[in-house]
Amino acid sequence: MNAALDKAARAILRGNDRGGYTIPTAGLYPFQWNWDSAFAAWGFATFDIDRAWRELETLCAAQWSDGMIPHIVFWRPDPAYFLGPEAWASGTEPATSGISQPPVAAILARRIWAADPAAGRGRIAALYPRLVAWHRWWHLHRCASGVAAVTHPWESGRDNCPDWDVGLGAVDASRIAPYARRDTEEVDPETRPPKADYDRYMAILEFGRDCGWDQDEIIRNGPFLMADPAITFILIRAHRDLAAIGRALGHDVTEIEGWAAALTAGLPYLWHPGLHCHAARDLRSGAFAGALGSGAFLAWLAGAATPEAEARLIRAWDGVRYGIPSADPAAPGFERRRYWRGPVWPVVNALVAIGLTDAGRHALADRLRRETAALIRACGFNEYFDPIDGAPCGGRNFTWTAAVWLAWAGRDEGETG
Ligand code: 2M8
Repeated sequence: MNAALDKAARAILRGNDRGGYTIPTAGLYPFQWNWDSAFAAWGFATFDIDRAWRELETLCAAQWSDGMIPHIVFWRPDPAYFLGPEAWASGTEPATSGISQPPVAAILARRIWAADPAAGRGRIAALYPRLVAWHRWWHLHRCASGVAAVTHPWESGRDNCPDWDVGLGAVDASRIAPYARRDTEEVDPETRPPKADYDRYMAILEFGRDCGWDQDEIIRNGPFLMADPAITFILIRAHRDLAAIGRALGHDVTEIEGWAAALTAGLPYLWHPGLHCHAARDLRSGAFAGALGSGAFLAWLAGAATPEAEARLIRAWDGVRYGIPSADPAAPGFERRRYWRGPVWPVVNALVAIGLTDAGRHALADRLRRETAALIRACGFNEYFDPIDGAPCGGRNFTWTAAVWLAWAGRDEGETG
């Protein structure tokens, strides 16, 4: 059974390969996305190590001069996606979006290097300065408050999760230019963010574009600035992994260790005593997101899960058949099939499992692997799934689901890549 699914997963990665970069899925997402590519590389590393490094190299080739690695790279035009290069007007070559995405690349690059240390040494050595520059960009432009912030819900990767409701409520979308969405032509509109959210995504984008993506202006006066527990946990972990890579290459990593330590020291700001876990916070008003989101589960990835948080997270997990839900199933805003407001995302599960394994929570890590594998076995390589009945949702033949199957979910216990 696993052999057939392994073959199918490899075929999805090959089929979504556009020559050096992999699209998330044909039709819905026809360009290179940042964290999707890092996962694609992890998947490729199980059967084509050269192609794995190539994926990361292509992504890093789109790095901006200030160090940012953008969230979408528009290598070739494709009218199928709204918002394309014209909307962002990055002024870069290649054209890109104007924001970033979860910095998982160093976490996965370290694992890819471990898969074949000899083949990877030269490749990781060449990528290392680019990754350091990107992590420095995060430190300088997103972490001034002591925790990691996002300037657009899309920068979090968890587009419409309940975490952002409090910040989006303050965004004025009354003056946006008319636009036509394409995503709702590709998949069931009931599983996508509603128009009111999209209007605000547009308003935030237009502010960034109109100030020429001036980071100081975006941080000072932009319409949306929220501290994100998921990015904070991912970045803590990614800094540590990048420092480990740097050390192995013989570099001084004091600066990187300092970034990780500063973020770790800032975590109390995100602790929500009423929710008993870490939660997003609006940096303009100080207001907390009122709900537990999947970002809280990434505490394990950063080695920051307290016993109190663990108990709370497991309670939310126990509320569904297939973990991890992207929002608390007991909260009133839970929507089991609407994108990041409830569904389970194998890609987040893979990150949580890395954290659980490192924390010595092997039984939980294995439970998560089995629940994820059951979804994929029953329904295929969809973008995400209903956590109650396992129904497949979103795009089909999805790159990151195929990749996490190959690198993690489809492997036996103790075999995690
Ligand atoms: C989704 O986001 C894009 C915008 O970036 C969209 O909805 O159009 C998110 O799930 C994001 O995390 C992911 O990287 C992207 C491509 O899979 O799709």
